[in-house]
Amino acid sequence: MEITHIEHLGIAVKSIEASLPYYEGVLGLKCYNIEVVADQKVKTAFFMVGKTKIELLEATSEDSAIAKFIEKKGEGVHHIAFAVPDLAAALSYVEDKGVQLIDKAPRAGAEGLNIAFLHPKTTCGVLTELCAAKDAGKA
Ligand code: CMX
Repeated sequence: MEITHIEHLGIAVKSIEASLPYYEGVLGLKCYNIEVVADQKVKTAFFMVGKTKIELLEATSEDSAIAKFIEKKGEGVHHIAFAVPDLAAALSYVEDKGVQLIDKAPRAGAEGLNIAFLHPKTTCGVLTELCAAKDAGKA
């Protein structure tokens, strides 16, 4: 298993707009992309911190995973995303090691990446995302 870097940290917020004064005004980060991921029922906002991104996640629907998370735990760190060179191979590898896949196969995520989530019950309590560039792993 090869992880090249932490691609992003996902942070659940009630409102992206209400969070910007902290992330931009206090931390001095610049939001460079706001994107809705319709199938995940989230609006995302991205900030670059070195090679790693911060992804703010706002629910767009009451039945969104983010709405459920905030209702239960409040705002805060929601997941960690590791970049891998070959997502399909990484999924097959972790599944063989006993990790439960939420996404059985790579699917399209924000920022033009292919992504897949691993269940937190099998990843030491941390919701984990693996991601790779869409053309990664191809010859
Ligand atoms: N981190 C760690 N544990 C989490 C968690 C999180 N983000 N979200 C839920 N859990 C835990 C809960 O605390 C709960 O534990 P207990 O049984 O001990 O109470 C358990 O997982 C089940 O949680 P739940 O509230 O019943 O929620 P669900 O089972 O409905 O869903 C999860 C949990 C992780 C499977 C679901 O949120 C999921 O499939 N997530 C992947 C997709 C996603 O998060 N999309 C939003 C972001 C999209 C993007 O970044 O583009």
